[in-house]
Amino acid sequence: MNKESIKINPQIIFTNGQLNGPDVIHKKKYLSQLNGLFEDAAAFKEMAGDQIAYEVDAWCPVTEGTEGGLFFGLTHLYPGTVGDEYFMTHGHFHEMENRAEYYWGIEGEGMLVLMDKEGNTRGETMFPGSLHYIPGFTAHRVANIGNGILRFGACWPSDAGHNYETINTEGFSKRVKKIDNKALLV
Ligand code: PAN
Ligand code: ZN
Repeated sequence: MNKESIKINPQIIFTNGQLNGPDVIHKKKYLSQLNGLFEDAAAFKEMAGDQIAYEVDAWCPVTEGTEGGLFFGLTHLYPGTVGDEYFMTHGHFHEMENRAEYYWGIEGEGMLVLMDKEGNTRGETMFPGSLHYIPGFTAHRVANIGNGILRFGACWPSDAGHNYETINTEGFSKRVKKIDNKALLV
């Protein structure tokens, strides 16, 4: 085997749940970028918008939009609340609506919020090792319901795309809130 045919693959660091490698992209989502998504706008305004809500490490081995390929990501969602609502990812439907996805819990405690096209919302608890199948036509968002960081993995089709707009305008029909120190989907 010649040198050119040996590739350096990304590496999952099991001790801190990060993904490293020359082809891995790292994205930061600041709290300010989640403006309008939390119910308590007054509490949101009081918070430092330059704090990081979550980070995503992603490996996209094929061009975005390629049919038949797969993307891989690790999300690191920080703990906290805006009012009584837990920190959460933006959430989205896939642009190519029928595209499904896997999520799995790595560290911490979470709630995966799933909403179908009729606006029916349900939750699945995430914990280290929990595995979640997100069917097509289903919006998905994750809330960190623990006291520490929440890390989870994701694998989705490279032609899925992300539709954030519908969530910006219509949101999810239920929110994950801290009520009497318990996480409830209300
Ligand atoms: C995930 C998400 C990631 C961040 O990789 O993109 O957890 O969440 P938002 O995209 O909603 O900000 C995924 O679902 N990809 O399709
Ligand atoms: Zn997705």
